[in-house]
Amino acid sequence: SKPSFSNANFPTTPEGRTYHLGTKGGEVANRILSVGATQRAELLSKLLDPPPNGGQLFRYLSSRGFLTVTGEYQGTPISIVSTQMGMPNMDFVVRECRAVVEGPMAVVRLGTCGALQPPASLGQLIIAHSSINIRRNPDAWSDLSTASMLPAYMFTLPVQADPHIVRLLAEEASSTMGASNVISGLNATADSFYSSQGRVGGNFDDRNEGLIEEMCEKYPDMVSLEMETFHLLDMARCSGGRVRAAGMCLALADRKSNEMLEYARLEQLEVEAGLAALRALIKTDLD
Ligand code: DUR
Repeated sequence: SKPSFSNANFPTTPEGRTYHLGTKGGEVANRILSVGATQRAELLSKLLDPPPNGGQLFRYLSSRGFLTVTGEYQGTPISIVSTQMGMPNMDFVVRECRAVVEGPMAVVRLGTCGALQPPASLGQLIIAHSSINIRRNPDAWSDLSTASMLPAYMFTLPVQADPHIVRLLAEEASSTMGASNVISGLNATADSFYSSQGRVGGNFDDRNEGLIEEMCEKYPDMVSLEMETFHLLDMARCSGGRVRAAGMCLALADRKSNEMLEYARLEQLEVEAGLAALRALIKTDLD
């Protein structure tokens, strides 16, 4: 039967389970690896230490499809949380994990992205030293006469990732994947996989034909396009120092050639990048 929730401001069950992730105090570690796909969470959970006495890792799959797996990596507690896609889902993960964890937190996102421009290329791991948000501006489509003046897409100022975690990720990823397969740069988090990432098609009036070019011109350092990192870094910025965060992603789409990475190659890269994330997380100083 469905549990009942109280307090519409921040709904929890009587035992303290959150509304979307469904976890409660004691079930989530201070160090969190946020991954997009549930399958990736399952895959990377195999890298955690085998639980003592033949036991099982803690697992909770919420009714909304968020999977939390908690265990240890080399003796340090870690949770792997499947975050699904987009900023609202990242919002659930950061806020609901923050609500059930005591003390300082470190969150690393390992996702996938499009490679925007050189030096980014297919199959690389791209670490975001900072991120901007690109969103479609619906007012530009308004019938009001002033709307034609408005830009169809809006770019925010950058937000920085935690420099300590970024450095650890770069070191660890260079060792698991080879330094030539790891770059860092400015990320862009979009509010759509399609319109605000410059994908064109005939079904909607997206006015985004020049968007990729505009991004490259305005931000020569912009390398990756995805849908979550900016919000993670923005939440960390607003956490009063209680959440430190960084994001990185595997480039599986090339936005110049429109080539895509073969799926078979992705799994190996996910393991190498996941290992780097776990190693960086346990080395992250939380005090
Ligand atoms: N993603 C993108 N754009 C790409 C490749 C991957 O947004 O070109 C990421 C972010 C999102 C999911 O979670 O993958 C969308 O397929």
